[in-house]
Amino acid sequence: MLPFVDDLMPIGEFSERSGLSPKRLRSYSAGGLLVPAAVDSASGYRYYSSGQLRDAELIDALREAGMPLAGIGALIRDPSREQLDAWARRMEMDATHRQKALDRARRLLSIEATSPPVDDARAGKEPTMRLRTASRTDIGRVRDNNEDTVVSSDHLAAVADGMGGPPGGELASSVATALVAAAFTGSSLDELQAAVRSANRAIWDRAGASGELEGMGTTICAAGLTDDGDLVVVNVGDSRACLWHNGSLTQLTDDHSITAELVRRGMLSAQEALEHPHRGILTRALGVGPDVELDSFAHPAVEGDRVVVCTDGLFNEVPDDEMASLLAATKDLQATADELVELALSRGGRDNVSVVVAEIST
Ligand SMILES: [Mn+2]
Repeated sequence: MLPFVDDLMPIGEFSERSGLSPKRLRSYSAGGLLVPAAVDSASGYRYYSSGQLRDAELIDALREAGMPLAGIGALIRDPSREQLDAWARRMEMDATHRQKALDRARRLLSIEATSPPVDDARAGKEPTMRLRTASRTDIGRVRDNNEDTVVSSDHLAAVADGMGGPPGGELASSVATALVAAAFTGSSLDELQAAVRSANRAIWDRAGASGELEGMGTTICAAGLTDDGDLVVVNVGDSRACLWHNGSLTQLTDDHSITAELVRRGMLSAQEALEHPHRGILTRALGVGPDVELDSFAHPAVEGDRVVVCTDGLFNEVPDDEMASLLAATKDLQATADELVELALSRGGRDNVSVVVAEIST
């Protein structure tokens, strides 16, 4: 692709706009990672194009994540989720390895840590409740890619339903679940809200930095369990959290869609909403603006209660009463998640289908 002449900028200006020093840019150029778009044959001056700003930012992010330059080159030529996942596992292993080495050094020196390591932060407290979770996500029967992501741990159950087409939809959705999972440690509703807000900001910034990703966004529905024993929920968009308590299923969150709003105002029946031409239009999503309005609440967690967090690909195919019968009939969490998804697929699977089933337990 030939850059337009008025799109070119000298290294100093590119350095300023990308936030990378000329020295670092030269090293990327020497390594073949980010080669200037043009060179003045008379003066030898190097010029970069504005389209290279995203690459510069990407290279820098991967470098800060500790990836060697050779690995970055391979990833830029052929970006894949597998490579990023592999690197994430490697980072985790490295961190564990370093932590163990440091612990060994501490024992040899007989110098204890001033503050307990993060993993032991809860050790001093009374044993609290936790979530037992199972999840399943499926591309469905019609779509070409899965823009849903799920995340679950002993204190978080969340789904995100990306939009904007490839590659933005998948990226927005996976950034949202990954950032919320990383930022929410189970301390409070405030923490979960902050996690979702920062995910919104990250997606918004990312979408604006690249033409290819413009228009990407995602829903997020996250249910967390705090150390104080509260069930905390934050929702943006039309994914859903439902509570299974004493044998009945209640929808905890409001969908942020045009049709859901019309149903709430009594202008449309739930059945009509399923076939409405505007059923896919959201009134809120992450990544659409620099700030986002959240729905959030907390209430005391009850042992034995279950929370079902799912994307619209599930509840548009499987009515609430069938979901409730399945929950009543099935004790095993993974079997519940699998059967819910299978049911949605058997009804047509017209969208990606994702669910996390979480049980509050001690
Ligand atoms: Mn969907």
